[in-house]
Amino acid sequence: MKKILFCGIVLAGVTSLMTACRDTSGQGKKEVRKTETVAPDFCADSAFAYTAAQCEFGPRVPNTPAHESCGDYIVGKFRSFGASVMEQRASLRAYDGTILRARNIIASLYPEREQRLLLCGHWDSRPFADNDPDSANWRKPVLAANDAASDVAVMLELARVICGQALQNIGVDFICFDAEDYGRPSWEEDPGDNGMDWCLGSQYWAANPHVDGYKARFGILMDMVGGEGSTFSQELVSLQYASDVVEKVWSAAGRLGYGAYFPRQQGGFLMDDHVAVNRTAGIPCIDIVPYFTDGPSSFGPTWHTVDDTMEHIDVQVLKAVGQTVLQVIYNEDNNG
Ligand code: AHN
Ligand code: ZN
Repeated sequence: MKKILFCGIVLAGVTSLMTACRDTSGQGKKEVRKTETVAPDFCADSAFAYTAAQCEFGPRVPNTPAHESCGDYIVGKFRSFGASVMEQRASLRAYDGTILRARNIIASLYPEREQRLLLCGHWDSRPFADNDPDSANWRKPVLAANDAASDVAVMLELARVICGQALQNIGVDFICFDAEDYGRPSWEEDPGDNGMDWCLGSQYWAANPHVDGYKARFGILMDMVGGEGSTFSQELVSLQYASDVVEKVWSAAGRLGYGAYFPRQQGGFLMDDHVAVNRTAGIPCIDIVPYFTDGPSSFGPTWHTVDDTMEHIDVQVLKAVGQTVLQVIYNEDNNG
């Protein structure tokens, strides 16, 4: 089921969103109007195409040729948008002792600016579809259209748009973490290591940032941001470490008309790439991650199954997330 959106041309800086706050104290009708510069258009069809392009390599499981080629594709795309790209290559030990030749890809816009935002997601595919309803599929790799080609695709589209409409004040770093999804398969017993076998690339980066003493105002992690039927509740680690960032994102979504995708409800507590960014790197970072209240997984019906394919990517979900995050970026830029 493909859904196509047409991308309009938006004259950014000319249009503005109005937020009207009525004085309900009974003291007359004082109206306070705040204007918000509208961000340029996030082209969700473009993000959809970047998602498909990654899937065309096949599953991007570390130590495979598809992983290496797709990494080159991501680096090339960011460079084509004028980003300075550096790679962090590391040998990381997986839960079973496998040494993963991992590659964190870091793309920076305006690298010289001190005030920065961090956008992140993972780019690797899970080697096992261990949540598939059919156990015959458990040892097959996940194509990972949603988990995580969609995350990288939204970051690429954000970079493409920003390169066409300059930011005035802040710099942006996009980090594509590797080796997020090589965690212990669910058919094995959990040794009780608090999920430390997941998110290896972000743990490595947080302990070895690409720039000494790296800081950003805040971070936004996107994890599975294109799945049909997704809504994004407020994840609990995010609320614990960065509730003000949660507020910025959810209120921007509401003002843009995407409130239905961003309900003001609490989600689960998640061991994801934002944990190391918060705890180790000390950068307040939220996670935009789906929260399904029914079905086989809170991450949605295709999570870690062989059905995590382009068929279940919804361009409207990519739009809601991408446009919201873009608005937050331009709001920060206007805040000096
Ligand atoms: C755990 O399942 C421990 N964390 C979820 C992180 C994840 C996996 N995100 C996508 N795939
Ligand atoms: Zn996953």
